[in-house]
Amino acid sequence: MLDGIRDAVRKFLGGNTSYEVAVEEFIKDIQKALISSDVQVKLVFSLTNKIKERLKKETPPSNLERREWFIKIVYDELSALFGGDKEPEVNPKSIPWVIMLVGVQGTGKTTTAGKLAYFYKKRGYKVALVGADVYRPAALEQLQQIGKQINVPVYGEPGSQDAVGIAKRGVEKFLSERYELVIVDTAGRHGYGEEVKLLEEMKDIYEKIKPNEVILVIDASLGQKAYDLAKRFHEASNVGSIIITKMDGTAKGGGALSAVAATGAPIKFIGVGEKIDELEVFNPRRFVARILGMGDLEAIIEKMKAMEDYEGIQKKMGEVMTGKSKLTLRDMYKQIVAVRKMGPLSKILQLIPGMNMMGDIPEDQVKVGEQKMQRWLSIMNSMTYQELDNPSIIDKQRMRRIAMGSGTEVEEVRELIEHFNTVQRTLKMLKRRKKDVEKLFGQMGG
Ligand SMILES: Nc1nc2c(ncn2[C@@H]2O[C@H](COP(=O)(O)OP(=O)(O)OP(=O)(O)O)[C@@H](O)[C@H]2O)c(=O)[nH]1
Ligand SMILES: [Mg+2]
Repeated sequence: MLDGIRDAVRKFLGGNTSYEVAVEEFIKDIQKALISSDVQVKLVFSLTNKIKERLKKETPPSNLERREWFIKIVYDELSALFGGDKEPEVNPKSIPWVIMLVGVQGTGKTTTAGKLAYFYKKRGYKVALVGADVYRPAALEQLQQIGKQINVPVYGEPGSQDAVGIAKRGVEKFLSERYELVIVDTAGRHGYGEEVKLLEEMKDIYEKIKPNEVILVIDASLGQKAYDLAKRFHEASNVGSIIITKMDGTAKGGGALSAVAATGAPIKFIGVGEKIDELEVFNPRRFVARILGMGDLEAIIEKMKAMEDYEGIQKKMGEVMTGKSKLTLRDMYKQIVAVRKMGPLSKILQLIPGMNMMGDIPEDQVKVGEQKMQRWLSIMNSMTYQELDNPSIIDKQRMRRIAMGSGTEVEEVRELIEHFNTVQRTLKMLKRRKKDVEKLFGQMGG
C-alpha cells in the first residue's frame, strides 16, 4: 500500500496525460492500493465516489494547481473518515468511569489495559484493573504483573471459571473503594464453542457490569476480517470506541477503517509498541498519512511545488557547467528561496533522481542555516541587478553600501560572496566529473 499510493501520487503529479485521464487513473490506483491494504471494497467505492463528486462540484483555489488540489481532496476525504481534524476526547465524561476491553485473542487487550491504566494514572485518575479472562492460561498473572509495574491494583479470582462474576465483583469492589476509573480486561478466546460463546460472554459481562464505555481492541494487521468482527462485537456489547494496536509493526491498518465503519465508533488510541507507555492518542491526519506511507502529505504537496522551482535551478546549473550560461547571485537567490521551502538540502538531494550521485559533496559545504539564509536574502535584495549578475564587481565600497542597505554587517556580505564562490568551485569540480553530470542532467531532462 505504501508504495502503491506513493507511486500513484508521483504518477499523477508528474504524468503527461490529460488531467481527466490522470484523475481516472489515479482514482483506480487508489482503489487498488486501498483494497490491497484490506480496506473494505464498499468503503473504498463510497470514498472515491465522494471524491469524484467534490471534483465535479468544486473549483480549485487559484494558488493551487488542479492536480495538487485533487490530492488534497483525497487526503481530506480519507482523513474525514477517521474524524478529520478532531482529536478524540479521551478523558472520562464522568467519574467513576468503567471501561470494558473486548477483542479477539492476541490483539493486545491485556497489554492495552495496562497502557490505559498507566495513561490515566499519569493524568491523575485513581485507576484499577479487573482481570476477567478465565480461558487464557496465566492471564491473571500477566495482568497482575503489569499492575505491579505501574502500581495499580488488580482484582482477580485465581482458579475461578466465572468470568461474569469476577467482572461484577471486581467493578463493585473498586467502585465502593472510590476508584475513579476501572478497566476490565476480558478473554479473547473461549474454551468451548469459541467465537459464539465468547460473544455471548461479552454480552453477559456487558449487561452485568454496565460499563460506561466498551473499547474494541483490534490489531492493525487484521485486514478485511475487521469489518465483520467489529460488527459482531458491536452487536454483543455496543462498542463505543476503538483502539488499534501494533501500529509499529505494519504499514497497513486498513482494517481500522472497516472497524470504524462497522461500529460508527471513533478510534481513540493507537498502540505503537509493547512497552507500557507506547500508546498514542489517535490523530486522524497523522494516521492517514501513516497508513498511506506518505509522511505529512500537506508538506509533500508543498515540497513538490518547491521541487519544480528547484529543478529549474538545477537546469540552470547544468547550463552553467556546460558553459552555456553563467552562474549569478540571482540564481543563488532563487536557490535559497526554493531550498527554504523544501527543507534540508541533503533530504532534497535524495528526492531528485540521480542526485545521490552527488553524495560525496561535503554536507557542510552546501548547508546554510535558516537564519543565515534569511539574512542573505536581505543582502541580495539590497544589491543592484548588475551586482547580482556579476558579483565579481562587488568591492569593499559596494559591500559597505549593501550591508547598510540590508541592515547587516560587511562581514556577512563578504561571507555570502565567499559562499557563492564555493558553489561556483563545486560546480567546476562536478564539471570535471562530466560523465556523471551528463547522466545526472540527462535523467532530469535538463
Ligand atoms: N509491537 C506491539 N506489540 C503489541 C502491542 N500491543 C500488544 N502487543 C503484543 O501483542 C502480544 C499479545 O498481547 P496481549 O495483550 O497478551 O493480547 P490479548 O488480546 O490480551 O490476548 P488474549 O488474552 O490471548 O486474548 C504481546 O506479545 C504484546 O506484547 C503494540 O502496540 N505493539
Ligand atoms: Mg489477554
